[in-house]
Amino acid sequence: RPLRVGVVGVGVMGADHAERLANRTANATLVALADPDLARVQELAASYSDVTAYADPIELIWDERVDAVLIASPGFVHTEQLLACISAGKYTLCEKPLTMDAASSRQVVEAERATGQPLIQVGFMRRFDPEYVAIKQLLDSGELGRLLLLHNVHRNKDVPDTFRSEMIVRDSLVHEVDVCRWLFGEEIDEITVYSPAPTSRAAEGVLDPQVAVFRMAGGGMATTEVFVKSGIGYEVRCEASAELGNATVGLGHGVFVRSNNRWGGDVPDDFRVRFGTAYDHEVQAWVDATRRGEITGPTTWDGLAATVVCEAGLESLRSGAPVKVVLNVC
Ligand code: ISE
Repeated sequence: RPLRVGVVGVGVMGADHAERLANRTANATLVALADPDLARVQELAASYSDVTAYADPIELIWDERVDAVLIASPGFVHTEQLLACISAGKYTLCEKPLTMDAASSRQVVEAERATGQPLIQVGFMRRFDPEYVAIKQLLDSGELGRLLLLHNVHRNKDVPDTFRSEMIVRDSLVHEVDVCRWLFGEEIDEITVYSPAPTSRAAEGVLDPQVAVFRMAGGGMATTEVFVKSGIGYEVRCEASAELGNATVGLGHGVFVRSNNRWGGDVPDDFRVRFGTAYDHEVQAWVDATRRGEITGPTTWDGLAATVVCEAGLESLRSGAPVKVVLNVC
């Protein structure tokens, strides 16, 4: 029978995933939604058939009708919800960040390990984007020789003024933390986060844009521009410089028009458009693996590693100095 999924959090991403599970994911069905905003969750549940609305996510997690849980709530409530999923023995797809700091991420990794079975996949969806999958395969094939440098660009069109400097690290840069670990196949050894003069559109006290520099364990480096009030649209690119050549992803989205000595195209409005296919593949892969009793996507270890790097990044953002990343194996 199809995997019966409950979604926790019905903000932008939760609502998007609910629709995906209800209408576009094979072998899965949406059975419950939870959010402290009861009016909103009831309204969304009523737009599907036979979906239970909960105000309390923990109740959804323990509902026997729910086989597996997709967590799309804000990061600061993830620890409690993930620990409940582990206690209830429910397979979980958790949106990033895994948790807010290294100590709580370790707690989750250890609780999951104590069950003797991986249960949680972390929502680093770039690993499921066809363009990122292609660059990963190209780099792994060895055709371009050893990977030396990655240059990432991560721009949002706009964010609410409540999106503070720390969130630029924890919620946005965290994706490139994972991309760099994944493409290099190594941990990040040191992080520096620079903050150039902010855009005049930045909210009072917010450092936007930011430039992060990672030193990889094998000696390679990565740079990332994160600019969340870029005003452009949603632009995410990755350029890899390797010994025998260079590869870039993230340029070819939409239709590029050339005419009258000019070229141009569309820039998508947000991540739901740019990474729509990646989210579809991510959720489908999670459902398929869960039905086999496996976790095949980014693990809690990947989530923990990213949290540790971001924590060091926040320290660097405050001091302006490079910060060593200490990822003790637990
Ligand atoms: C958001 O939470 C995401 O995960 C998006 O992918 C990212 O681009 C954005 O900056 C975050 O706010």
